[in-house]
Amino acid sequence: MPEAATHVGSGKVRELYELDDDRLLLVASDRISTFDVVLPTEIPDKGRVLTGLSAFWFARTREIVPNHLLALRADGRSTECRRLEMLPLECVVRGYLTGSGWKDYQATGAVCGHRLAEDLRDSDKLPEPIFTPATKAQEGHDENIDREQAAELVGQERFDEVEQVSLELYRFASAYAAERGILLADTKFELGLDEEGQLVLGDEAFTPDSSRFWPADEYEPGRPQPSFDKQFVRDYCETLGWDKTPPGPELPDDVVAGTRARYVEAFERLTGLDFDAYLADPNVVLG
Ligand code: PZK
Repeated sequence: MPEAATHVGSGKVRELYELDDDRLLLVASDRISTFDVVLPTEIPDKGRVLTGLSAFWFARTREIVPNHLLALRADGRSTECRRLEMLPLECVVRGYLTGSGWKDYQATGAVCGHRLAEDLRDSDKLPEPIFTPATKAQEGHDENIDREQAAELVGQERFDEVEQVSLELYRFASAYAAERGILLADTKFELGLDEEGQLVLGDEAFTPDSSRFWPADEYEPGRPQPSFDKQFVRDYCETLGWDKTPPGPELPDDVVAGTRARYVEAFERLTGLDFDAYLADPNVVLG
């Protein structure tokens, strides 16, 4: 960073700094996690791919909801953003039945209070996307909650607004991605309020770390789907007999190269841009 900035938070693979009273700097590293463990080997440019994708979507969804993006830095991995008062809610939308949604459905026949047909399989497409909020866990996993619990956290009116905005964002991006051969199985947003109490999209949007990306040409419900970006890493880890507790294994060069290529491919398919053009000038994604 050129100027002094105070570190205010760490995610598994990102760092957050304070620039001044109104602005934060979100920096995406090249770290990768699998089975919830951050690995010791980085994927070159992963942070740039995620930052570029997020900015691409922010630029294209501002008519649905304003967002926190103020500027992309020349390094391609740092976003200057408006400081918001974040809602105490993970805003999840699911178009397909997988992950914790599939687990909850198998146990109860419902996901976050949405009762579903009785005969659904792993990874089935849902008849309509559903809003499935979760609490923000300080550590460990977020916990799925129903709409009544979510409405208690943010108020009924705000809940209704957040649900409508989240569904609209998901419908827009999933239709766009599907035309480009990528299924967005589900996605997670973090929304906040600006100084006027207006709803604003924060964090990252429609990146492979905040959404499940599936290759459309390999989609086959009834089984878990391969991940567009992380499948090489998962498959390699499964060959090791690693127990999925820290520390994670180092990745060999061919797994690193194959995984980097998949991230770059996702970027290029979704944005229609050359990744090299992004590296030369990140602002190309704002189009
Ligand atoms: C905010 N996080 C998550 C934690 C990270 C990211 N615009 C904003 N205003 C206020 N707070 C946040 C944001 C955003 N985005 C995001 N926590 C607070 C987080 C740790 C590291 F990179």
